[in-house]
Amino acid sequence: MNNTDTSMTLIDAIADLQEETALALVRQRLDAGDDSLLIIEDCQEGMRQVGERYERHEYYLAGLIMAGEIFSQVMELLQPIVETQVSGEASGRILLGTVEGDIHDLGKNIVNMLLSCHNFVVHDLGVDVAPTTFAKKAAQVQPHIVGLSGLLTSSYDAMHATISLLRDRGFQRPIIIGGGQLSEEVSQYVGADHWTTDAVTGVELCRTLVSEQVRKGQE
Ligand code: B12
Repeated sequence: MNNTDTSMTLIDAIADLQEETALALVRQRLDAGDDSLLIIEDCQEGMRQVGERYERHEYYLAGLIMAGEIFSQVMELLQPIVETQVSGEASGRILLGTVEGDIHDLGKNIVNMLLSCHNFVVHDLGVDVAPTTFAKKAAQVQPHIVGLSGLLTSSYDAMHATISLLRDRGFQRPIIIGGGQLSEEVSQYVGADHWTTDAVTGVELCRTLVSEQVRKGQE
């Protein structure tokens, strides 16, 4: 799509899969000094609306793929800016990954970027990560927090299996789950300590949880 219509909102441009317009609007907002985290929030809302249209059969798989590509390109524009805007003193080790059977990684990658900007060392296992892979890596790097990402309903069982295995193998530190469809019920079902549907809240939570561990001398 090569037409640009910068009178649209960024949310609508993403929901309508208007790639050129979405990128032009992001550039325009960055030039105007807009906060990159607010831009990410709008993109997330646009993606949510893409998902709704998919559910209503207005879009098919190709629409989801296209939305994913637009979002990746937006992130390429935003990444260098976010890296200069966010900073902080917190530091700690986070083990991150999208659970088995799930290949959604755009949200996880944002979390990784923001955590890295806050001086966390992030061990990102990627997507479709088996419970045993999480458990082995946790034993190796002794993370302060494990973060599991998952967007599919079917991911909840994989989250449950991953958390059970980590606990069976003696991992006692906090486990956070993240993903746009999560809820308190899901969090209880899978046995997570915390849950979130947005990266900024997730990063704040990680900072608090690591500070608590450092205060207790749990390096
Ligand atoms: C883009 C997209 C895709 C792309 C993903 C590309 C990619 N590289 O990730 C592709 C095309 C691959 C895809 C495939 C599929 N998808 Co899809 N997809 C989406 C869509 C439209 C957007 C997801 C997204 O990137 N959102 C933007 C990001 C930024 O948001 P986010 O992931 O929620 O992340 C934020 C927070 O949740 C948080 N966060 C995320 N993870 C973590 C982790 C931690 C530790 C923390 C702290 C925070 C955190 O931080 C992020 C930033 O704030 C959603 C719609 C939706 N409502 O989510 C459907 C959606 C998730 N997909 C869906 C479906 C059905 C599928 C497919 C099964 C379709 C098919 N028939 O094949 C496949 C499944 C493939 C698989 N095995 O995983 C459904 C799931 C329904 C369900 N209940 O299970 C959804 C909800 C669409 C819908 N409404 O029906 N999809």
